Order: sequence, then C-alpha cells, then structure tokens
Amino acid sequence: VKGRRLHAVAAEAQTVSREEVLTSHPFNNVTEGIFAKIGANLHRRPDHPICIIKEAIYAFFDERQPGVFAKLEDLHPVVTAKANFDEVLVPADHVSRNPNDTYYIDTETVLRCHTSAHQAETLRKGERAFLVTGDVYRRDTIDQSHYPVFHQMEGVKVLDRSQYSDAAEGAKVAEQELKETLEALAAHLFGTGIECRWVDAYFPFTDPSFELEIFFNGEWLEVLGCGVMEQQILDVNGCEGEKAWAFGLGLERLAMVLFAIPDIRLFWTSDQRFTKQFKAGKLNAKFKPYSKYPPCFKDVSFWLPEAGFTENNLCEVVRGHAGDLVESVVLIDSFTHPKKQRTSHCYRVAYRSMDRSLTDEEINDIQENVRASLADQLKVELR
Ligand code: FA5
Ligand code: MG
Repeated sequence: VKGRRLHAVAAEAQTVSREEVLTSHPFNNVTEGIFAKIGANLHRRPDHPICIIKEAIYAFFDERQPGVFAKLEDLHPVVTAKANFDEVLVPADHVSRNPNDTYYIDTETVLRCHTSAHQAETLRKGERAFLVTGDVYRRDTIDQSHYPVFHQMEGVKVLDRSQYSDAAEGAKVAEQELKETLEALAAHLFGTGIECRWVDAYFPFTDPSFELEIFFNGEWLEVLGCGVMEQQILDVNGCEGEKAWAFGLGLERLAMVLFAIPDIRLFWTSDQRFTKQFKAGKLNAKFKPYSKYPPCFKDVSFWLPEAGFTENNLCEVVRGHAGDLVESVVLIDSFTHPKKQRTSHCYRVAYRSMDRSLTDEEINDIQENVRASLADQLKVELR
C-alpha cells in the first residue's frame, strides 16, 4: 500500500519512483545522477531560461496560426523502446539503440532519447499539428554544449489536403513550409543579427532531413533536426496518404544563443547569480558571467581493452565522480603500438566549477576515483 501511494504521488508530480527507474534489471544503466534529474521539469519553471524560450516559441506559433498547434509538455519521460525507436522506424541495428547511447530501464523500457518518441502516439490521439516539449536523456560526450539530460521541443504539422494535388507535390510543399517556418522562428527569436546555415542530415523518420546550425562563440552549433515525415509513420497512425513535416529543437542550444549562456551546465545551477538574471517574458537578457574560475586539466592515458571501448562510457565514469564539475573530456592522443598491436588513448579532462574555485585536493581525489573506476569497470590498462 505504501508503495502504491508513493507511486500515485510521484505520478502526480510528473516524476517517477526510484524503484521504477533504478531497477536491478541487468540491462539497467541509469545512474543516480540521472535519476536525480527526472521530474526537475526546467521547461515548466516560469523564470528558467528553458521555459522562457519555450514560451517564446509558443508565442511565435500562436501569432502565425492562432489555436492551430496543440501543446503537450507533461508526457512521461519513461517510454517503451517501441515508442522511442520502432514507431519512428529506427532500424534494429542503429547506434542510438545501443546501451552505450541510451539509458535503459530494462530491455523494453527507456528514458526517451528524443521527443520524437511521442510522434506516433500523438498522431493516433488525432492531433494534426502539435508541439511536444520535454526532458530527454542520452549517454553522450562531455563538452560545453552536450549534457546527458536536455530538453527538446518536437513540432509536427500534417498538411491540409488542399495544399497539394499529388504525393510528390505534397512532399515539396511540406519541405518548403518546414524551412520557411523554422527560418521565421529563428528570425523571431534572434532577429537578423545571427548567422544560420542548413546542413543535409539523416534521420530514420524523415526524408529529406536537415539540421540547422547557428554560428555561436566561434563555432557552428547544431540547434535542431527536421524533415518531411516518412510516409509509413503517417500511414499506420491514422493519416494514410497524408503529408507532414516534423522538427526537434534543442532548447538548451537555442537558449544558449539567445541569452549568451556559455556552458550548458549553467541550466542546472541553483546559484542565484545565475537564476536571478532571467525573468518570464524577458527575451533580451544577455547573461553576465559572474566570475570565471580557472579550469584544472588532468590527463589520463590507457591501453584499450580487447573487449572494446566506448567514449560515452568514459564520460559516464567521469560524470559519475565529478558531477557538474567536469567541463569537457577530449581525446588528445591515440596511437597503436606496431608490435603489440594495442591502441592507447590519452584523454584530457577539464574540471571547472561554474560557481566557485576548486581545490587541488578535491580534483586530485576525483581524478584518482576516475582512474580506479576506469580500470575496474571499463577494464582499461592505465599507463
Ligand atoms: C533528434 O533528436 C531528432 N529526433 C530530431 C528530429 C525530430 C528530426 C523530428 C527530424 C524530425 P538530434 O539527435 O540531432 O535529432 O537532436 C536534436 C537536437 O537536440 C540537436 O540539434 C541539439 O540541438 C540537441 N542535442 C542533441 N544532443 C544534445 C546533448 N547531449 N545536449 C544538449 N543538446 C543536445
Ligand atoms: Mg543531430
């Protein structure tokens, strides 16, 4: 009974119980750190930059087409592997299904790795134009624009039959309307003072597919993926023969550009020097760094194990010990010994707090723990 009650309360708060997520299933690879983030719902806190940008995007769609887009933002992040992958046509051997990339609760259940997990079910509910916003989870590399929990907004629009006369024309109209919509959205959010470019892409659920990049802090930053929806997804979910476009926005990335936020970890800080700088509805705030603490670099070199090695696993180990104190993990050297036929990697880990200066002692402790776990869990041979 106690378990049940807990569960009911958790569901109400749009979160999940510990037992539901950190199961003892051998396939489970969810960490404590990830579990702690579930239910944070940054996209629903009015003064948080993720919520502010969400509202600005809503305003854009409401101005252009009042009342057309349904808005869903409390769909549960625990989804079936079927919804996350199969229903959006992700092939059985696609990398994203690999437990190196996705957090699995058990073989059939995952933390969604994209809001596209809700495309099919929302079409089946009868929606024909919708925006789905939520937290998504990925085992990934570590740098200033990648974080294992982030927020996406999915947009789907099924065209009106009157917009085209045959399938080929429908696909063309969908592509044009999609690009025109997203270019107008970028102009709405950023004005004309930014540099954007379209890049051809591949997604199993769209064809053709594109990504939009924005020039930010000296680099091209990918902010969204999109395309013309695969016919099969429409055909089996109540829209037979219809045409549609879809996109998935990275809300952190857009907010970084809009508010000049230099590091993705800042979205998770409770430091008031950050949080106090943002207010609901205020789109022109530029983040003023409150202080730049020096980074501390630590290199780690090791021979790769014969059983294989994946960088995401290294990043999970570092994140597990360092939490938000790790800023980036970069491969700086790789070589294969000609006689031994073994490969050695050297990674440089940058530690830096967003909020305070770190002591040598605490960094050395973390680095020692990282090294021990690399040998223990990933079976590398430290050098
Ligand atoms: C997708 O997730 C597709 N589902 C998007 C899509 C939807 C395409 C509908 C077509 C139709 P991608 O893996 O590229 O695509 O991620 C989308 C965006 O999420 C990226 O452009 C980026 O802005 C953001 N993103 C991806 N990984 C991370 C990360 N680790 N941290 C922060 N943001 C990320
Ligand atoms: Mg991408």
